[in-house]
Amino acid sequence: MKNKFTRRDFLKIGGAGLLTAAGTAALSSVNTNHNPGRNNHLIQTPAPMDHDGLPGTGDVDYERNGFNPSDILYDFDYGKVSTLPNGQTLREYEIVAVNKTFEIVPGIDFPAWSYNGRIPGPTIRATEGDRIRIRFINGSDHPHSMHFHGFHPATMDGVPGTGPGGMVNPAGEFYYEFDAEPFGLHLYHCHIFPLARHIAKGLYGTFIVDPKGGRPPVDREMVMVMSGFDIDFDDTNDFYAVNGIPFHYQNHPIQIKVGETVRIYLVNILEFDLLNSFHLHANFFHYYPTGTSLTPAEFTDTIIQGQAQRGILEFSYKYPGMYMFHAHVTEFAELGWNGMFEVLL
Ligand SMILES: [Cu+2]
Repeated sequence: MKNKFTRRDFLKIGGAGLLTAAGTAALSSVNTNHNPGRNNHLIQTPAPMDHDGLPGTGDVDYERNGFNPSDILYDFDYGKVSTLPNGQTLREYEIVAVNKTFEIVPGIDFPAWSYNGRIPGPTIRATEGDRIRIRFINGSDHPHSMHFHGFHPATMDGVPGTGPGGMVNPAGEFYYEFDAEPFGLHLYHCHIFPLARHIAKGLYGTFIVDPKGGRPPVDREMVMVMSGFDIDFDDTNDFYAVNGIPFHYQNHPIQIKVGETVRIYLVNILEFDLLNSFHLHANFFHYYPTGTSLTPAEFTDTIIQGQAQRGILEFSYKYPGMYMFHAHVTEFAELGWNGMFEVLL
């Protein structure tokens, strides 16, 4: 039987120290004396704990990865801005699909496909009615595309069978051009088949369309993209992450201040599991599904999202301290989708 690395193996192996020391070599010698398949994700042994009793691992090599989730939180890309003869704002981007290996947890490398060498890809941000022009270059060795959610002509849909933008071959390029609408929180991803594999390998990102005049001001805005990693390619996730690296915001809490108003653009692009979720501790948030209304639909502390669902959360903290946020699919939390807000006075 083929050796497969499963979530249970990770839990058996234990903490980050062993993974760091032994590296990926250890994984090939892991005893996989069990039935492969969906049941592998049942956790029968306690998750590895860090010194505070939290599940998790140590740090990855951010320099080698070339991106850091703490930066991605606040990295909104407004493009190269100019004005068209008709007065419309033009935002130009260059996005390159590249094969790149990322260390996702200490000692475990994932051979990803990425937009611009990061997972998620750039957070493209515009105002409703702006013209978006994206020069997409395929620097990878597989055909890829960019499929945006939102309104646009079929030829700009990035789906095979819709013209040259539907499938861009290696070394090829294509200009995707369309008006940013409707306002809301959207996403983009590769749409080449097998689709689940192209997405799960890392080809996705956030597309924010602000309403004309903007949303009501807040003190701090951030982007969170929820996804997973199937490191042995058995169509089951082994790790879960926000902005690319499992456990990142547990190892590096997000600092905010008491009373500060926070807005999170939350996107779910998780493959192989039907649902993802977000739960905020000791607090509630206003929730705007898809961000297409300025009136919140809900005031809650937990939401669920299917794949490609997304929404905007708004909240502030009354008291200082450390507050957890995580998937309330709690199995995901123990496999990486767990973070902390450090609320300062
Ligand atoms: Cu692709």
